[in-house]
Amino acid sequence: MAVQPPSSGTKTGTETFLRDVIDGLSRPQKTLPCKYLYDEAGSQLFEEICELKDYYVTRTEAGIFAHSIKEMAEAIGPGALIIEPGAGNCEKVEPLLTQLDSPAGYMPMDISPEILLSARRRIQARLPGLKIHAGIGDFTKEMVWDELPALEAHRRVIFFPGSTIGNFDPEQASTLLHRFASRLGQGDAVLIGTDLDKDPIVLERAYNDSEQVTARFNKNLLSRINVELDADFDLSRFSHRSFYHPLRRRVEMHLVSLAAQTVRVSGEDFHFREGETIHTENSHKYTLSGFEKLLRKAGFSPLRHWSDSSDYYAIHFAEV
Ligand code: AVI
Repeated sequence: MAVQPPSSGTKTGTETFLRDVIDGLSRPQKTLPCKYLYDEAGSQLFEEICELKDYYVTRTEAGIFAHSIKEMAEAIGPGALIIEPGAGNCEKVEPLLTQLDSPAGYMPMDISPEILLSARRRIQARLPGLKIHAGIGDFTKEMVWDELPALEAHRRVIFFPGSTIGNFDPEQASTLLHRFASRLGQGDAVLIGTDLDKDPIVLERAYNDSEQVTARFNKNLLSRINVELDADFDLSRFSHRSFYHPLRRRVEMHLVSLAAQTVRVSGEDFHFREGETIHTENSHKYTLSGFEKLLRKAGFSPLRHWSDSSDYYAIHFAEV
């Protein structure tokens, strides 16, 4: 297994985190990058979100995979190498790997070597002949992709489920798709999940769940900053707010300051007005044609998609 330096949990990881937090809190609209929502506690809370009745995203995508996995494997064809950026515990890819005709291998990428190692053990026990080559690192950085040319395959397919692309702004999503295309060759492909635009009531319920798990997920970011960056956020003086922005077709997640207050982060003071927010996440919702346009712009030809009966979610298959 190839090991590359992880991009968080190290001295440089903490320095980058501090720089991003100071930079984000210094802007007129205070903001924090959503990738920092996922420390150990945040990842655990996100898993709880995925099980919630109000959060339809994970359940709907799983239903589409369960229904159409054979068709997806057929569309991919024999001898494919599956590459999964941000693979985490690699659970979503397993049914696909078991359906594929003689896969050339699987390359999961993640910043956590521990999660990848245990996922690798699990998958290898189920599919002993499968070649697994883990890339440890941040898939939004170039480095982790550098080993790809050495991996032989009839076809390479980037598997990017979970509507992760929705957490990138359209411009960043376009850059990421371009990067995917530039790392692939003619005939290679992506299989990518997107949450579709829908009734704002359904969307707002999903991101303001009745059990308040999303609120805890959002506020955990402040706890993380307190612990890792020597800050003094008082969590009782911030509340969670998520709302759908129809023009931008996205759900925005914010933390609202409940009073005028000053917060200290690593010796630096940040002032908040009552009602001022920290913008912590965007979750973009696409139309089918809107996402296909984005794919085309990045150099892919959309070949087909699979969706659920309510058209809540789509999994797109597109070729370079
Ligand atoms: C990971 N990502 C696709 C989730 C989403 O729906 O945007 C993150 C999330 N944020 C709040 N709830 C779920």
